[in-house]
Amino acid sequence: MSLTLSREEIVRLASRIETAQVYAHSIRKLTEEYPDMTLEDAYAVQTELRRNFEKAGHRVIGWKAGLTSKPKMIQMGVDKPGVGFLTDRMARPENSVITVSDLVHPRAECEIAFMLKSELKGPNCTREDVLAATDYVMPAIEIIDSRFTGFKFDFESVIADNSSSARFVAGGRPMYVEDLDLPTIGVVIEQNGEIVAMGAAAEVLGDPAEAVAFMVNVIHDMGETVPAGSFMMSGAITAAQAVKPGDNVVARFQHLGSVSVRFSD
Ligand code: OOG
Ligand code: MG
Repeated sequence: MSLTLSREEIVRLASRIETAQVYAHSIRKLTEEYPDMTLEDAYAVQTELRRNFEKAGHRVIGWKAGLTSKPKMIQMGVDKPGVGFLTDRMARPENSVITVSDLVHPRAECEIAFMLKSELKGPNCTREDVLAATDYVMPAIEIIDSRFTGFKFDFESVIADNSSSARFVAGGRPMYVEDLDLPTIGVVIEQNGEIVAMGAAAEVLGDPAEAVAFMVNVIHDMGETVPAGSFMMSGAITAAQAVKPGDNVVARFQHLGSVSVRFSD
């Protein structure tokens, strides 16, 4: 695998995605114009997008793994996990009201997030390295939003679109990993008071710490390390739920408490 896009094309695609994100309009999958686009091209576009946001003053505060569970892969029709970056502008407080008028077609996901107390770097980062570098874990709701028409994409397009990152809310009860058996943590998701999905964290690559190790190794391939203090989301345990104004989503996690958000216009 290698780069097939020119520097000029990477810059142009990153700005196309940035515009779609900022103005919340949908665009065609990038592979319609570039059918031979590789994963390396996709991460190069994502990196360019990250640089653009950093130049505009956004701060990268962590990373997310996406498509790390079977329910997500089946829902989106892809067969491997990917990575995206998280910035301070995407964070929202627990119990806050999230506006959807500045998003295209938002969906909510429930994830376990890791707060790092020491740096992690690839290659060959392992689950054990992740557990040793973790200060605590906490539950989170991620609000994803594909910038592609109909929320339909292929792997290269979604990676370029920063793995659909849009907003995230961390909350609940922070816990030390030593006090938990991560794979067996259960979650029940309610939307407007009704249970809409449930699952166990083992859906995420067998153990969400594996998803963090995977992320660190991909981030290494992008030429970066993950500093202490980074917030790392391991990926949705269940399929994502479409949300609309007026909705209320609560994720109740075993041991880790619950996180809730509301949505408005
Ligand atoms: C890609 C992002 C998936 C997750 O947790 O699996 C993701 C998408 O489904 O749009 O964030
Ligand atoms: Mg996610």
